[in-house]
Amino acid sequence: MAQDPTGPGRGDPGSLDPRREGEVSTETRRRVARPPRYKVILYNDDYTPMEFVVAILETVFGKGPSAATQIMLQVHNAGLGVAGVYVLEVAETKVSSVHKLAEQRGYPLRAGVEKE
Ligand code: TYC
Repeated sequence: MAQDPTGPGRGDPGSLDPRREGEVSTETRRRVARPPRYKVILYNDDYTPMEFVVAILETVFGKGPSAATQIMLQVHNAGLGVAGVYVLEVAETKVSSVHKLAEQRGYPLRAGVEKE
């Protein structure tokens, strides 16, 4: 069986032209620029039960029980903590979900968004 003398990945002649080095990656970066990310911050308070915060971290932020407990304790001990990092629209929706669920139960739990 004859080997392909050009080898794999060399079908595009432009990719071998040293004068065009960088053009492909530059164009790719322009097309798929990473949108800015936003942290969802949870704030401590004296009234929201720890179990409720853990449940919020599991259901709204998709954390497992261990990570959810760690983040809750970080907030409890340090005053605030990062529940997750998302594009802005998703981060804002999660903040709204936190406030709605907390208000339904009469808890003062607060969350906010901060640019990464
Ligand atoms: N400090 C609360 C308590 O002792 C627990 C708590 C943790 C509240 C995290 C809010 O974001 C929070 N019950």
